[in-house]
Amino acid sequence: METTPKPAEAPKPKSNTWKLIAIVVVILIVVGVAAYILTITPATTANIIIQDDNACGATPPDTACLFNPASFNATVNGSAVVWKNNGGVLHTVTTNATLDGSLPTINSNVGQNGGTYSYAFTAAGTYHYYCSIHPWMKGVVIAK
Ligand SMILES: [Cu+2]
Repeated sequence: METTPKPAEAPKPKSNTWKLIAIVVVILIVVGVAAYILTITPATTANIIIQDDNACGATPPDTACLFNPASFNATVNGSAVVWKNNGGVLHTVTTNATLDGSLPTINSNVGQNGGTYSYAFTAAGTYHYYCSIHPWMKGVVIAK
């Protein structure tokens, strides 16, 4: 059987079009990522994380729902203490008036999924607080 020799392939014309497109795409990606990073708002530095399991059942008290750490030392007239709710349900930071006496009352909702609340302590004291929705969630800030 006779084989016909393949005609020699014509050399491809040198083209930089694809190289140019690739470079443009890379530049667009780099510029896009840089713009994204620059527009991200800086993450709030939280001192006390509020954790939950997206449920927080009251009976029996759901111990997965808590303030972490339960005890935090704050500086009087220093940086505000920041609570951050990393959980999936609403919580509150509410001072316990019975225990705190004349200390300022805090009663704030802290929205779920990253909501924050901050409070700058201006008087030394031991501030017991709890979540008014889930009263077994307790914490204390010792301001010195
Ligand atoms: Cu709660």
